[in-house]
Amino acid sequence: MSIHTVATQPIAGQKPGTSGLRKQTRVFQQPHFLENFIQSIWTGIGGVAGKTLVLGGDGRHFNAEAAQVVLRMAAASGAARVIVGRGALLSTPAASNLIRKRHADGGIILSASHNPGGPEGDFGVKYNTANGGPAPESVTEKIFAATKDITEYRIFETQNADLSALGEQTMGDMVIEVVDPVADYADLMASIFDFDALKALFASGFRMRFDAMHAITGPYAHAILEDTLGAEKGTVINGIPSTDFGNGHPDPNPIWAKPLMDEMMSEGAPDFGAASDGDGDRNMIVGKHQYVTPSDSLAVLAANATLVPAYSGGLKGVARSMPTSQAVDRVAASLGIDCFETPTGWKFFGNLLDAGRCTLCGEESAGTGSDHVREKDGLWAVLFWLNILAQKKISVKELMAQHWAEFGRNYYSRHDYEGVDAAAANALMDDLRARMATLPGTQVAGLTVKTADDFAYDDPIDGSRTEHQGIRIGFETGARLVLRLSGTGTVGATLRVYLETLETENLHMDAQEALAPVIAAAEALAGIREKTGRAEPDVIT
Ligand code: VG1
Ligand code: CO
Repeated sequence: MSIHTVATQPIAGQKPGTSGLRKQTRVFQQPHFLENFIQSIWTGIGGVAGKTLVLGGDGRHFNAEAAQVVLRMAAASGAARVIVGRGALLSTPAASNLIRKRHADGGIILSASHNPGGPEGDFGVKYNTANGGPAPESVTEKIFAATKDITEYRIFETQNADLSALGEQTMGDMVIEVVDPVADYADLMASIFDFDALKALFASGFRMRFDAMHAITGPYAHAILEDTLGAEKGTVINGIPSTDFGNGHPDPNPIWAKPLMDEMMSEGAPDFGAASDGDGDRNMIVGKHQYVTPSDSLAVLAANATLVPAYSGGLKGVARSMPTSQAVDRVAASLGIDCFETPTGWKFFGNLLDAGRCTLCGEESAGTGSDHVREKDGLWAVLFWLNILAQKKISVKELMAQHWAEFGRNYYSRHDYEGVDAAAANALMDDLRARMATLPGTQVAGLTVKTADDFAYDDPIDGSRTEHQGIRIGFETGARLVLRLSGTGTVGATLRVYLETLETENLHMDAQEALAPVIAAAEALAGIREKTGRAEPDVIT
């Protein structure tokens, strides 16, 4: 075994986005691409010598090979210990938990999350800090800077580590500790929720379907829902992870989890349905004949949090990403707690959670979480819902009707235009930004613009400022429109148009119908069809 120092040169385009560095798998497999980025992480965090890291991924194509590279590069740069999930697997929330529980200095998560996997799909690398959360921009900027002037990287020349059996081994002076990917996470869930109530719920005949979408949560869901809580066998579907996610798109929404949606809308539907994404941090919640938007889900969790043992003392506050609907704001107002509005991406919740300013956080993109870890957590959200249903003994449909009757309903939808020409998408945003100041007071498609701005966030804890996080347009009616460009796509640009309108009387409309005036206003304001050349969105959620 020897340390090799390999000469290299900067590779363009290694700037981390909303959630780590995400590229097409074949780009990651190019010579030096992964190695350059890993060495730049070591540089960006001030070196890895003597440190303890957590390592795992969502099991997609190239996960196993990339994990070996990370181990050999950690050993070559003097890391003391790497705690790895067996098979180099860990869901994102489980990795966050392990970093915190084991007081590691940080962790590397190999995942492109909800993006498809496989040789023709995407791959990704994310660095999380000692609090268990995604590295803040101050750190990712240092990593990016390092990618721009890298000249060499260090790597151990050795056999692959055996990651199939639990226990310790060494690579040079570094200890590799292989752990069960599920056990610590399952313990954490048992410490948060009322597992006895959940066992009683399933024992009473409550039926559920959990679609793991051939991704990482399969083993977690089998262990917790079926083996521990007693849900009938077959509750978890698509529960064996595969490297290309069954050739599917592991994004838990009504489009990509359509078979689950169809079952939940059918006559003999189970009581409750859920799905999660590639790396297990997203969730979709759907009751029998009732889909729940992620924004509404966050509001419902906040309104009913005291039914869960870990939150029985109440919430310190809540936080949502800016494009997430304002449903949770209404709950926070009635509870008399703070509601923070942050840029898109979980890294912006970390400071608030660390400072004890909020307990629950959420994003419209199917991410919900709490201060139990520093990532969004798919299975946690599912257990939270089950805990509420077990206590309230009502259906999801009844619960939503009650919630909307009490708080009003924020109809919500997101329209995505994917793989748009990047120059055209930027031009659309620039053009709207240039006209923003003139918009308040004008009429568009029957709505009067009240406010228009380019969202900037001043972090109340560390004082950092993050600009250009999306154009927000508020209307006199309380309706809202947000446009921003995705930071996780790997081909061209993805334009996201977020639409919201508040209704206190008509509570059971079709969302697209309720939002028709806002959709028309979006088109009139931004000229989406003309500028993107697209007649309609690629994905509507
Ligand atoms: C998307 C979502 C964002 C989420 C991010 C990572 O980002 O909109 O809410 O935090 O994905 O989720 P963007 O920049 O494409 O809009 V995951 O589960 O893919 O790590
Ligand atoms: Co994810």
